Amino acid sequence: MASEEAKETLKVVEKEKKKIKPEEKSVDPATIQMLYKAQQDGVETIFDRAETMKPCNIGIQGTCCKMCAQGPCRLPLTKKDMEGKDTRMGLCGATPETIAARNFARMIAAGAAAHSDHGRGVAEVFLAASRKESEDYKIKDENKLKEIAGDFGVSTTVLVDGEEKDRDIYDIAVEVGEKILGEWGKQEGEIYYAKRAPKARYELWKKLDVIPRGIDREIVEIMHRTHMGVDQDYENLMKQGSRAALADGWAGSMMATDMQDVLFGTPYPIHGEINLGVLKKDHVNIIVHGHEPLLSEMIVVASQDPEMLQYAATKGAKGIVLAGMCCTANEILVRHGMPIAGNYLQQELALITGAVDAMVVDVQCIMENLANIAQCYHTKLITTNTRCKIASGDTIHIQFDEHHALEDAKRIVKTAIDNFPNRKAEVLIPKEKEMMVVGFSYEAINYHLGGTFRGSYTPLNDNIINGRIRGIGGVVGCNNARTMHDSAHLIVVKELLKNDVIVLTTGCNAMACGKAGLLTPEAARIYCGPGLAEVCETVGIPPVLHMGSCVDNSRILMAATEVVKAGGLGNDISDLPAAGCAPEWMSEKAISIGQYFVASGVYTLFGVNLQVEGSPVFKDYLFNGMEKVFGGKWDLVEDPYEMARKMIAHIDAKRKALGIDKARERVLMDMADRQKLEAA
Ligand code: NFS
Ligand code: SF4
Repeated sequence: MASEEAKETLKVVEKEKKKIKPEEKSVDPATIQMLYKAQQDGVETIFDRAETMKPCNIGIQGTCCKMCAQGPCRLPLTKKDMEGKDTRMGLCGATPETIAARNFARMIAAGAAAHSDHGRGVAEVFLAASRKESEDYKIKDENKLKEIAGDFGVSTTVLVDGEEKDRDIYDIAVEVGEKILGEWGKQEGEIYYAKRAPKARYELWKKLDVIPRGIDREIVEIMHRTHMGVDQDYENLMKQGSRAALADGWAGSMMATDMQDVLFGTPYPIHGEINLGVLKKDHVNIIVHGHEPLLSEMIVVASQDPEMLQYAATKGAKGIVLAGMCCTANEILVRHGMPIAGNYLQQELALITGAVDAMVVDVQCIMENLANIAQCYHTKLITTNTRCKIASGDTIHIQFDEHHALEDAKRIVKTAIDNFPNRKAEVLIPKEKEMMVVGFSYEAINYHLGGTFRGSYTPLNDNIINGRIRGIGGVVGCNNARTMHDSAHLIVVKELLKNDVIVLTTGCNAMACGKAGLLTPEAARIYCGPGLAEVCETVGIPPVLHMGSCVDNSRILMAATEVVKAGGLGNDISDLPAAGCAPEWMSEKAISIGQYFVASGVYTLFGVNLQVEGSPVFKDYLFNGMEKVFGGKWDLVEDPYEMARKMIAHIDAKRKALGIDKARERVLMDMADRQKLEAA
């Protein structure tokens, strides 16, 4: 009996020992509070599993190959012959370089596929709307449609009796939509948007023979080349990796962004709120989670429908809160100012509030454990996309179809309302929520920094040239349960601001910044160096510009291109005093994004790990060799302070190469003089 008791005590001790310390897991108070609630409710989250399950020590180095059934071949950490030559190889003889490059290329393929297949879904809806087959979607931004029509060689006018007249907007849309949809299946030639890049970049790509032919083709070719016994040259593998990544950034993602703008409106600065505190105890709470705005746009409409609001009232609710999670959130935030409940690592925690009546998901970054947590509370987890169903738990599937989109959306909202009276656990909603100003499409930046009646990037360039703004930092990407939630994001961003580097952001980094109060014009005075603060305060913008979701990283490519075109800062993206990073990345999409930035000429730093340590030769190619090819390269820096320092050093080197390093010194001297005067 005693020994049984001892065993029980031991079990308790074991459990206690494994208990995570929430303060060590996140810098976000709302997250910390919900992790305590999870412990109290006996609910396990990703934060717990990250503690107990460690990554495989071979896989993490990128040198585990399971491309055929003779493996998995797990290469030892070292094995050298008498001359010190690396003799590690898989059964077939695959070297560490080949294995690591194949794994890396496959991550690009998966990431590019995810973004681009999202784009394809948008293209289908875009065409349905253009052909007036769907009543619920309309062409909203006609100007943007006319602009992109030019890229596809589609005329916006027609000749009527020898006279040039404006063409019907829906006729233009059909022709543009067909051209766009054709980009996936194209076998020959070049993707249309390659020519959007600065001329020098386009010509470099042409010389290197990396301009994507069609999106699907480049992704399929990676899968072919990485099959057992095909491409065994890491540089050649990465050439294809670059093609597929460019097909993502400059086609799949970029077209997704553009079509979404045409259908739902191009984002312009708008207010929003973020963090779990946006949920309301006495309201029906619906969270839309995932990536595509197609359905969530309709849920926005359905949740504001008077009929739905009345129905909610009959169930005793004071109203309906619709909040977003992950990039779906960014999409409806930048266009409608809808609130965001949180970023990637907060998805389970939203359910732990006990206040979420339905979580509606589409695709990507959706944790399967949501199904288990939903069962612990009362939440209905609803999948909506044929590509993403969840077998676990009581997940229900309500198929979303663009031909009766609003009807589907209403059904979903109704399901949530019906579930409102079923709340069972104690409801605890953190009070944290922050205000933010978001929606800086590259068109909006043009307008805001341009200032005059006709916007341009010239004033931004002038401020970079005169040194008030030291350079541009793109800080993007995920959360990763292997690192402290939001911590690296915020350190990097704050270090950049302090050093007068303006920050462009998307994805989960944007949300981390929002929660920390960095997306407000007032943040300029608090966090920025004097030069950047002056510019932001004059124009009235936040020092961190929220540009949207992860497919909207294409907006950063366009902003960089506009900066090049405005003149005075070299003639290619690789000349700009700019750098990009993803301090807490985890998704394969991030690798595709990283590679298209590198291939576009950007110095790109990732945190956490890159799974290439097992192949020093391949790693050196990514971190050094690629710069000779593309003028951009990869880097891995775990320490966020060091990451910011390296970005700034790169920016300064580019300033020097442009001959504008002296200007900055003058500005800083002026600034010091002024401060002295003010102090006197
Ligand atoms: Ni981007 Fe957005 Fe977040 Fe990462 Fe996932 S939500 S598409 S992949 S985790 S930033
Ligand atoms: Fe091993 Fe070669 Fe098969 Fe990979 S492809 S699992 S290295 S035998």
